[in-house]
Amino acid sequence: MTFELTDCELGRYHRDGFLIRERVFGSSEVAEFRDAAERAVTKAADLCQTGKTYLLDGKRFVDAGHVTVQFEHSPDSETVRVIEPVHELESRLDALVDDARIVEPMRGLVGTDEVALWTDKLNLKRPHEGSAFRWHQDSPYWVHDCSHVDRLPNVLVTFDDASVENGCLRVVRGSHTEGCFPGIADSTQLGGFYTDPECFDESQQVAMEVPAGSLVFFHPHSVHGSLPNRSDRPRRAMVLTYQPAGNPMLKSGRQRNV
Ligand SMILES: O=C(O)CCC(=O)C(=O)O
Repeated sequence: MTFELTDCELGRYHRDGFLIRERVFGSSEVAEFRDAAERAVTKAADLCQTGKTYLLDGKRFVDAGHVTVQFEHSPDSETVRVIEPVHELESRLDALVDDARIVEPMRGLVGTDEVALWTDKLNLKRPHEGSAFRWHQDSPYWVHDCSHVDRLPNVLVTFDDASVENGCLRVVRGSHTEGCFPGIADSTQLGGFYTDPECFDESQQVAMEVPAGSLVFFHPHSVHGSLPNRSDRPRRAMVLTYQPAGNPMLKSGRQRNV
């Protein structure tokens, strides 16, 4: 059995900047991912006890070694929103890095036979609490640390059914073809990382409404974001980003070849 992308899928990825494969993982595997995600949240919260806390535009971040934990934005919230990297906190999530269902398509997107992990995140949107991700590209975050930023494709693995109501990922179709766009020039600390709305056509956004266990591959230059979770269902997902083998990871500087 091969999980390689077909020519048709590759063509769609290059045209749209994203590609969906639904129900790649079965329900028992998805249950394992959810359990692993919750254990990772507990471990990350423990790590934060000794980490370095800082605020960016009033949002709380904690660096514990090379692991960064973001909290929800309401004042004093103890709700974990993002953990980066997360694979090293839980063996079940680490195993996803090597899973052929992810790696074989990634070889085609990176364009090399051997690939490595660049970074990975656990993005958690709790019911009625999970906040939005404003429109952004990932490449401007990475361009100063990486000389091959065009070759850092992402894959989002959904741990819950994702819908408009619970704040599914949205990708702007065709926004990946012109490299890094300028950020928003306001007086905030994070504004420069959010894409200037004049640079892309918001009407081209596509909501990635997919069942749990699905994969959404998207380009490092694709403009993407998501709305808050207004539902009573969680929206948990892991985003893994790959690169050619032999290169160090973004945050730890270590190599994690597949
Ligand atoms: O999880 C989401 O809805 C957005 C994720 C995202 O934008 C990112 O991880 O860069």
